[in-house]
Amino acid sequence: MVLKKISTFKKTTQWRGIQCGVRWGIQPNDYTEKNLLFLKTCSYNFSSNVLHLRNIGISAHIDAGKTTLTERILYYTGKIKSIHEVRGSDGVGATMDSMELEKEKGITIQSAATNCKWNLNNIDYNINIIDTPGHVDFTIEVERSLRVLDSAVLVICGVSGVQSQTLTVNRQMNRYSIPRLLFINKLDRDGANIERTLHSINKQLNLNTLLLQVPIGIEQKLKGVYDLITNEGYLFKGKNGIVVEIITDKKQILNIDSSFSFDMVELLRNRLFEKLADIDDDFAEFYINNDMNSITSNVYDSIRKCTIENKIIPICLGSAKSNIGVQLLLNNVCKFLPSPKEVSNYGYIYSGGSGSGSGSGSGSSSSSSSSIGDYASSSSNDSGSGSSSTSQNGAKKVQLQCNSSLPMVGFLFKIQEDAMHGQMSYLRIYQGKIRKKEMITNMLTNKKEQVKKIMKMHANMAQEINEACAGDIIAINGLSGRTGTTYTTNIHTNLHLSNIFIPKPVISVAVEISKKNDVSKLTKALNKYTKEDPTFYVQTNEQTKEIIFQGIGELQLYIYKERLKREYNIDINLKNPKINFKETITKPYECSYTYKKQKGGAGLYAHVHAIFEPISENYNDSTHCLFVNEVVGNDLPRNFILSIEKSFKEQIEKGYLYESEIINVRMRLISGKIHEVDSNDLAFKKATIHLIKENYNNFCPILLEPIMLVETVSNYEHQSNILTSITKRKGLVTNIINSMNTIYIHAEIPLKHMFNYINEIRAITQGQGTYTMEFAKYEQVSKSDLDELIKKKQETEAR
Ligand SMILES: Nc1nc2c(ncn2[C@@H]2O[C@H](COP(=O)(O)OP(=O)(O)OP(=O)(O)O)[C@@H](O)[C@H]2O)c(=O)[nH]1
Ligand SMILES: [Mg+2]
Repeated sequence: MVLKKISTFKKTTQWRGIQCGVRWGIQPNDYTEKNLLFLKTCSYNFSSNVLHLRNIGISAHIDAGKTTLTERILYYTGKIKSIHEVRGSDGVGATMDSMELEKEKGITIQSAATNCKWNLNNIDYNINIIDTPGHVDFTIEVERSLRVLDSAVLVICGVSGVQSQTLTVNRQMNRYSIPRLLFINKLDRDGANIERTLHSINKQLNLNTLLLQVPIGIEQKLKGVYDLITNEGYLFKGKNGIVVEIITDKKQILNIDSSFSFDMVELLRNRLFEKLADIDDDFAEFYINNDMNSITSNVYDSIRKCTIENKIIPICLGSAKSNIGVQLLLNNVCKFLPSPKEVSNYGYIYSGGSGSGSGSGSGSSSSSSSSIGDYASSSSNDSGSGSSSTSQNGAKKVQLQCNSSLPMVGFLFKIQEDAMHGQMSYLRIYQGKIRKKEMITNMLTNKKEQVKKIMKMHANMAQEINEACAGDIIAINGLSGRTGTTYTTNIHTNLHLSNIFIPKPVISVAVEISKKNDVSKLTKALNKYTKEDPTFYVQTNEQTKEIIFQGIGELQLYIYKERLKREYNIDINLKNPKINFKETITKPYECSYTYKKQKGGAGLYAHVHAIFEPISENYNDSTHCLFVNEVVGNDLPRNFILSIEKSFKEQIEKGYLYESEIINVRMRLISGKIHEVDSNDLAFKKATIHLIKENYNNFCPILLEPIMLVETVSNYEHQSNILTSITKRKGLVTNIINSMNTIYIHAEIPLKHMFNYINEIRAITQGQGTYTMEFAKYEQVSKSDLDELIKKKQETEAR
């Protein structure tokens, strides 16, 4: 029997844990503080080598165990002294769910950043971690985190397998080409099944996975994991699984788990190497010529290379709550996931005008794109990766270099306001360095802003540091830019990084304030929330003067109601949830309009001639509108063309079918006529308004409604009642999965039929069932439904 205890194991890996104490003097009591805590300024020991830095996101379906896993990571790395569970009986709650509401509800609402160190093979790795929420209503938190992270851990529940949000998160990771590890969690739970989970991963995620481990025991008998590469078993013993025991003795493993199959291990191990050899030619050569019983670094090098190139996704196993497998996951994060230097990041240089083409919003003009020399000359000193530039959408694409001695380029991806310390702007530094008190340029306003404080975040706690280097993720106090702003120093071109994908709101509710005196307090609070959350919009209805909240889902809007109560003591009611319908046109139409008012006094004259047409045949492809100037010659002065464009953009905010925003429309301005005296901006604006209004029916407009992708989860016995409820709500069932007596029903249901569905599901399933939903697409509202909607609207307005 070979039994190596922790002392032997330490030769190669130093397992950090409670004995390491708490870094930076953070005490458990700190968690009870509401505001951000600032710890004493000290020199932050950024990794001596950026190659040993990992920026990872932890993402998954709701409740898969992301926050629990992060809590274990913080514990084993010595960042926290004791473990607290999500909704644990001690009432403290997990570190990363620091908001009072998160602790109370047991769900993550905001993404939270932290950092820790892990020692592997005598190298200290710095790991920046962002724990993201699973609920789709907070999907912007996943989106913005993945936009700036180099890699991720996708957590999958070992009982439920791939779930609806697993698919969404996987899609989001694909969008940013994020190298990732999968962690199959909850293998300690009744019903956990590794084969079934792997099957659902292979069937639904379309990833080329590489299974690295098999479990030792399962469900309540889960004791550890067996590493297919090293051919060793790992048990997690001592307080909170801090002691890692390696076993190579087959008999001992069989004593622990009598159903453990070494034949299966042999088969899976061969499969692992063969899969790797199929992808990596260098490894194939090594595999053919070597005995795989003596493993060398070639295997790890190959897995690392293929993972970073997104050719394979390694799979690790365990149970965060039962403290199994987390230390091995940490090893694999360091071993296989990329450092910031190994990931390509790009900026776009716009030749004058705005950087809005990058999705960065309106930008200001700057010098020409030829001053790219900033990058080219400096980057030639950098041995990491060469700078390349290609032309794309009129902007020059330049590769950023993860090198601290170059001009600084950073991206603001998250804003959090704190009562005590003001606005904290989270920045990912792609190249260069930021120092405290330095002036950095906001590329949207072209103004310099001072870096008042730089902080490393640990959930709601902040450690002030004096400078931060390329590759790092930090929070800065003193910046005014909004989410998606690029900041630079010593860059003399109009450079922007591509923006975050922000989903459009699909639901709106009217807000009723209990106390009229709260209005100014409410304005302040809503300013803060809308600045922090780009998917939360607040508007005032011009006719009714009602305040309207718009967002991604009912839960998101409900959370803001709750936060107003807790953080500002403002009571509001949310009433009449409304759907964000859209309008689009289906036929091209050429038309003209002459606006004339020439009786007595100063006259008005404008003639506008244009073609209106759909941008795309599929309205789901194009949710914006375009104005194209096709006027030949100089008949129409530039300022009048701008008035027509401005008026068109105002008109598309409200269509003439149902007063909904118009999407997927292009206006091609063909010509116009002016009167020497009577033509002005107002006349051209009015002509454009009438042109659209009076011809709108000729464009054959249709009303579009959001269709949601709904997943219900319940016991098998409730299946038929749930199917009836879906039919009643005019839903279309797309898939039914039966897994160990649990039924997952996927359906597409119009959002207008989804209100209060949670109450119906609870009633049908005696409180045990649940559902999640996310926006799927827009679909045309039928003629009869449209007539009914218009009738109801007219009745409401008449009241
Ligand atoms: N049995 C078991 N329960 C777990 C495990 N990991 C997490 N849980 C439990 O699952 C529930 C959800 O855990 P969280 O860590 O909050 O999950 P999450 O993915 O962060 O949830 P959201 O952020 O709200 O999407 C909690 O009750 C945890 O105690 C595990 O490995 N085994
Ligand atoms: Mg969580």
